[in-house]
Amino acid sequence: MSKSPIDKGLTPETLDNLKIKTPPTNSAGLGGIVAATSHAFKYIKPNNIFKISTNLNQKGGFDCPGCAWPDPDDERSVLGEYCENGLKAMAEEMQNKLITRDFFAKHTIDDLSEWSDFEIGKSGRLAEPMFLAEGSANYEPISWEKAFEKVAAHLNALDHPDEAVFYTSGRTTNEAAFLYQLFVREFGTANLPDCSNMCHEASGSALSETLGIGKGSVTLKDLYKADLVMVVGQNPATNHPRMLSALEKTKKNGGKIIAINPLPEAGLMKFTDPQNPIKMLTGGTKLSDVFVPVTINGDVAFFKAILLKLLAKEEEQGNVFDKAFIETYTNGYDDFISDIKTYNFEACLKASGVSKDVFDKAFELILNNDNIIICWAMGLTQHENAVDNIRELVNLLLLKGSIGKEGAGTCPVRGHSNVQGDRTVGIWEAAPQAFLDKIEAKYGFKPTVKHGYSVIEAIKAMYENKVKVFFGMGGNFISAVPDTAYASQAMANCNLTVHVSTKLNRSHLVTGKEALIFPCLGRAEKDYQKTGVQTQSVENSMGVVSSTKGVLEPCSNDLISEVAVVCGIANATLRGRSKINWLAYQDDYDLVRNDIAEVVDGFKDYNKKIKNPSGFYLPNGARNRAFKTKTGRANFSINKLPEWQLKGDELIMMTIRSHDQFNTTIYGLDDRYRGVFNERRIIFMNREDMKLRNLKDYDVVNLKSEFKGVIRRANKFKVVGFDIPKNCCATYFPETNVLVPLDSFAHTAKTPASKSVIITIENI
Ligand SMILES: Nc1nc2c(c(=O)[nH]1)N[C@H]1C(S)=C(S)[C@@H](COP(=O)(O)OP(=O)(O)OC[C@H]3O[C@@H](n4cnc5c(=O)[nH]c(N)nc54)[C@H](O)[C@@H]3O)O[C@H]1N2
Ligand SMILES: Nc1nc2c(c(=O)[nH]1)N[C@H]1C(S)=C(S)[C@@H](COP(=O)(O)OP(=O)(O)OC[C@H]3O[C@@H](n4cnc5c(=O)[nH]c(N)nc54)[C@H](O)[C@@H]3O)O[C@H]1N2
Ligand code: SF4
Ligand SMILES: [Mo]
Repeated sequence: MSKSPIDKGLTPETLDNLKIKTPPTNSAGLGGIVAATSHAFKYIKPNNIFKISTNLNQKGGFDCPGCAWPDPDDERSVLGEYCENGLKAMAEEMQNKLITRDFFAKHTIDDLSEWSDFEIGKSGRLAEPMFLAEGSANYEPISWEKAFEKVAAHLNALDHPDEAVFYTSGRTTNEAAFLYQLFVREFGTANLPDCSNMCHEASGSALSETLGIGKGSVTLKDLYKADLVMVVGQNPATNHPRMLSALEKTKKNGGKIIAINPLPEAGLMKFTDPQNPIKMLTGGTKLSDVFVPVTINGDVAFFKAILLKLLAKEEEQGNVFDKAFIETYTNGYDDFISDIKTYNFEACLKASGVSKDVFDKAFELILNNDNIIICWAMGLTQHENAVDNIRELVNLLLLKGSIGKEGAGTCPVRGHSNVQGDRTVGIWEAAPQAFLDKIEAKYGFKPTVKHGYSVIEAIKAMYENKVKVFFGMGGNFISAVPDTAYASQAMANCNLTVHVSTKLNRSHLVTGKEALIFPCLGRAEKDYQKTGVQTQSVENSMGVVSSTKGVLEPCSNDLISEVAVVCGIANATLRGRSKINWLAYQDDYDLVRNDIAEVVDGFKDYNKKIKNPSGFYLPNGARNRAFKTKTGRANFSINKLPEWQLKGDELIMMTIRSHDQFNTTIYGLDDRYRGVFNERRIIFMNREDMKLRNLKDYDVVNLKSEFKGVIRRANKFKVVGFDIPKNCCATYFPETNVLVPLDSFAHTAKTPASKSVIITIENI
């Protein structure tokens, strides 16, 4: 009997050979080099390794498909401008195995869904378009032309364009993303959910409201020059490894670092740059001056405690706040101060879980430094009060005048390599009217002004049969989204699900009645078109747009680019209805950039500027103290303390990344920096919490979450005692996404609250 969609969506329970070791206190160094090179040699064709390592992140080469950390503007290291995880990303993308039609003939969908995500990912690169007919157990080959016609037939049969959803993951280049949203808007909907909805959406909401731009304000050079960098809710050693080289420079220039995190992540403590042979011999650089082990979701409480003390000092000394800045540039100061005064310092400190001693050390640094940068990632954005987290840290920067000057400002560290660029060029279910007006002026059709579905809304609409076609430009929707069981049923309710992908993943197994897999070129591969090998472009976390051009031969002749996929579908679907010559773009990507230059602010002379080997900076108001908010000033905000409370034996759980994964792609089964090997179904627990429950390392437990009366379960996880605050625990995503309630999300931004899932543990 065929498996239910829910069973296909779940990661199978495998408990093999867990090994727990003492976590290291230093990151990178020789261990990083060994791990990266052995990984590369295991999966990449040897003759490709040299080409990859000499072109990755080099000027004129291709952009790392890993995270969105920027490359230096000036000289790039000849020893390699990449990190262990960049090389692992390449090993994954350029692995030397292909998934051909024989693979799909041999393995049914039901069989494949028994495989772990690790096994699925390691089966190779997708090599040709595949189609799953209704009721069929196996995917079969299909030509590109027929595949486009199939999508067009489904889209054109809908009662309304809003019955289709077009998801984007953040690897899609500016050129492909711009065309994709243009097609979707001309087709007639704004249903453009993207991975940003689950990621930094809360940062975008908070920063737009307070500072007038949904992006960070700092550049790499600012980081080098800061007096104080606060790294909050972020694990850079794993997720943005080259950020550690930048932090090392901060330290070298005399700057201080505070890390705020429930976990003493290895990279936040000490770092040995693998690109620095001398440091390799002499040991690493101590990074954090103060480590603040905040309780999960204790950040607003911690920041409020800091704000209260700063205010007390200001009242005492009169020289703590930057009053000239506040007077000239901000709005809402008096209301903000009156509100802060209603809070009690002791209560805030208690709620933050931080000791007075550690608090005092962090406070001293904040008090005595004026050029402050705050960096953050998912530890702040994936809570119901995520927007408050970020607004509160902006309040702190505003009081200190730490924005729009050298060595100071906001630094939301973005995830996917082009997630920021995708949003800039129009992947947005709630795009601003000014952008839509420009589309109308340029192309002569009127894009819908109605906001489309974000990720959570899209899942609900699919579940409720309001959506019949799901189209995914990259990503692994089913494994990335919350509430796996509900989302699986949502996918199964669709008539057609389509995924443009480089690799096989679980979203190809949890399908609508019919399904298509469109295999596409990866970043490192040459994109041959009529006018030659095409250059594309991406925007990094600091708003620098630069070119990326593949250097390797495509791993299969049947792969096409994401641009070609969009042009093919647009051409097949819109036919005579379209005002746009879609196929022309595919021949020459300069034409796409010419259009972007006309429609998107900051891209004037795009084709010219993209030839600059270091790329070019997009305009950024906050960087220049030009705050484009509703009030025309930087806004203080009033934020409440979050109200969550644990009852009985409940724990608060964060779902985090191991060192051996890129989101839902599992590179390996180790988490070296946390001392965990050969297993992913584990739960990190405080040892006192374990004792209370009669648990010891390696015990197997079931996890249960209850939210608004709905019970969700994830079975069989091994316990690992860890240095994590009491009442807190951590598991890996995506194995525990089944526990994340769909209705628990950030106010305003709708980011799923996947870092504050309330669970109980069942001993078995
Ligand atoms: N190698 C690799 N690189 C990646 C990725 C990957 O999976 N692998 N993913 C990419 C993507 S899309 C993204 S968005 C980024 C993610 O980058 P990160 O945000 O660094 O990733 P997470 O593992 O989610 O880690 C969140 C960190 O926040 C801490 N944390 C959790 N809850 C709280 C809290 O309430 N308060 C505070 N202060 N800290 C908290 C956790 O202990 C952890 O250190 O990385 C990008 N880069
Ligand atoms: N519980 C929990 N859930 C989370 C998170 C969390 O911290 N906890 N983090 C959230 C975050 S921050 C994010 S960004 C999302 C990530 O959500 P997604 O972006 O949807 O997921 P990824 O795992 O990055 O997608 C991987 C797939 O992308 C495809 N791919 C890779 N490269 C390319 C390419 O160049 N082109 C195309 N077309 N396809 C490609 C491959 O087929 C691969 O299987 O997950 C979110 N989900
Ligand atoms: S820091 Fe990020 S972008 Fe840079 S090489 Fe590593 S994974 Fe790639
Ligand atoms: Mo992300």
